[in-house]
Amino acid sequence: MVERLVIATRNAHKVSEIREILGPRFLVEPITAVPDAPEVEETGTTFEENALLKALAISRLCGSWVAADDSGLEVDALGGAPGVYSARFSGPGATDASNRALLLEKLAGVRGKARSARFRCAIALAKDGKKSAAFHGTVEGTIINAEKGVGGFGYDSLFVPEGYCQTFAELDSATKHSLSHRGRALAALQAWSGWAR
Ligand code: ITT
Repeated sequence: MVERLVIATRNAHKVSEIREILGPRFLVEPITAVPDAPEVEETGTTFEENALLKALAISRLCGSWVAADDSGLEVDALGGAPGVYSARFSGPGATDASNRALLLEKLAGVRGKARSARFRCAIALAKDGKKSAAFHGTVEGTIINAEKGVGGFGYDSLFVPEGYCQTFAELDSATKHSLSHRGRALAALQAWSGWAR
């Protein structure tokens, strides 16, 4: 049976990646499938708290399973920033491009191993306003000095995963998914639920 899964996000890139990773076993639907879905304020201090806020709020409005992804980049030289503020890093009106520009600015003069970073992802799963589970994924890597590649989104063109010499924006999407924070969190979800293909 195909499982319907609404993704509580306004980020279309996340929906596409989740659809690609989960494959045909799931009918992955965007938040526009839920009429009058509210903007959910991310008041949590962790990725899991924010993912849960989004999943619970949307699951109260529809009968199907809802998954929410809260994710971001932690840069060691910045004490773990931007972290849960990754999408809002460069302030009101932030875009992926303005966030990347600010990251490069803040890391100017930081060299070599000191540019270590990781992406983290928390996926919360809820139904009828109740939490079912939460899953986590992490990928370690390095922030390079200038953007490379055109694929992906967000900070992908600045992030080289450990063991590779290309950025997430240069690697093909199947390779990104096999390594990524989101791919790992969703693998845990599939294993937990017995929904794996
Ligand atoms: P929703 O809250 O509506 O889901 P959002 O884009 O605001 O959408 P987050 O608050 O979780 O989502 O912020 C995640 C940010 O972290 C996102 O905007 C990207 O900049 C970055 N990010 C997360 N996953 C990424 C990935 O796979 N590749 C590159 N950047 C990523």
